[in-house]
Amino acid sequence: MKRLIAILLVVVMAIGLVACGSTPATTGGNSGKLIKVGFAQCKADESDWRKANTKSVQEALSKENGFELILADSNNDAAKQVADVQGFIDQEVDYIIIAAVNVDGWDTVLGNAKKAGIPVILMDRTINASEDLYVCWVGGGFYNEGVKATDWIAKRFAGKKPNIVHLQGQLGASAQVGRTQALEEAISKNGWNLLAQQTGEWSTDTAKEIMASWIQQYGDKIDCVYAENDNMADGAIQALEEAGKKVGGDDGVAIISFDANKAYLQMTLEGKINCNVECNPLLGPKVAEIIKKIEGGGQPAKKESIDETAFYYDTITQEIIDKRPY
Ligand code: GYE
Repeated sequence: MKRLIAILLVVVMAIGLVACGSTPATTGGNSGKLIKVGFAQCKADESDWRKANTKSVQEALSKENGFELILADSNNDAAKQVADVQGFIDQEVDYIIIAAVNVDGWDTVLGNAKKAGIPVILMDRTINASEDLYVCWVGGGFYNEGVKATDWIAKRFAGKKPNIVHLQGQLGASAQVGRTQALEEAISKNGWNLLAQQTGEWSTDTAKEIMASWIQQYGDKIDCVYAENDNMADGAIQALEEAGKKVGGDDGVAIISFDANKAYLQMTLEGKINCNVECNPLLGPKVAEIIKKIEGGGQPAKKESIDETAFYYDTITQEIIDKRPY
């Protein structure tokens, strides 16, 4: 009898050991441990769009949702952002999210992440690096956004060759690259005149200063402002109005903008912005979904661009604006 009890005890202990060993190796699984995520943001307060984007990620990757989020703000310094990512690798996070300041300079640090077995998710901005260095990208289609805008310019100035001034985003950011490419292709195809082109660094104040100097130089020759985000469009409008120029509407200086933040859709309704192309910053839930999919053993799509539309001064309504989430 004693011998039987001893055998039973050994069997029970062996089963217990096997059960303990079966807790998932991956983080955030049944162990209940928070999923540790390093978020390399380009510049958290860079623009209204960026503030909404940062907030969206912080809300979606909350402790309540099973995450420990570590935010690193590079202040739009590309070299610092690469160092931020290396810092996450050294901290042995479970995942890394990057909204890249610049498309270039990623091969080495992403190679280190790969060696460390840390999945990298690109959010918003794309980069020039081998696709095997990151799990996936999710964001807006910047080139197609630019095409929506240039299609509107072609309609507004049908049969004419408008004089265009171009306020670019921070040079090297994929949003700037895509939107600029669309405009430059349309200028060359349609024979439009590019009077001036300069980066306004996504900033209202910088764009206002640049626009004021262009007004001095070109005066009433300016037919259209192509501003690669809402903040710069606002700066250009301020400069034009302070110079006594008519802005937007049916016969003012035509204003193109991107991002479609709510405050600037209000300016579109007022007729100050003629065409405002949406670029959705609320990417946090999609990133959280991707991480949970990977945690569950799934494989997300390599590229996932979000549906986007455009708003126009002569068709937008207050009802449309009131329903907008950002
Ligand atoms: O247009 C701008 C932001 O990458 C789409 O960056 C984003 C751009 C956006 O600062 O406002």
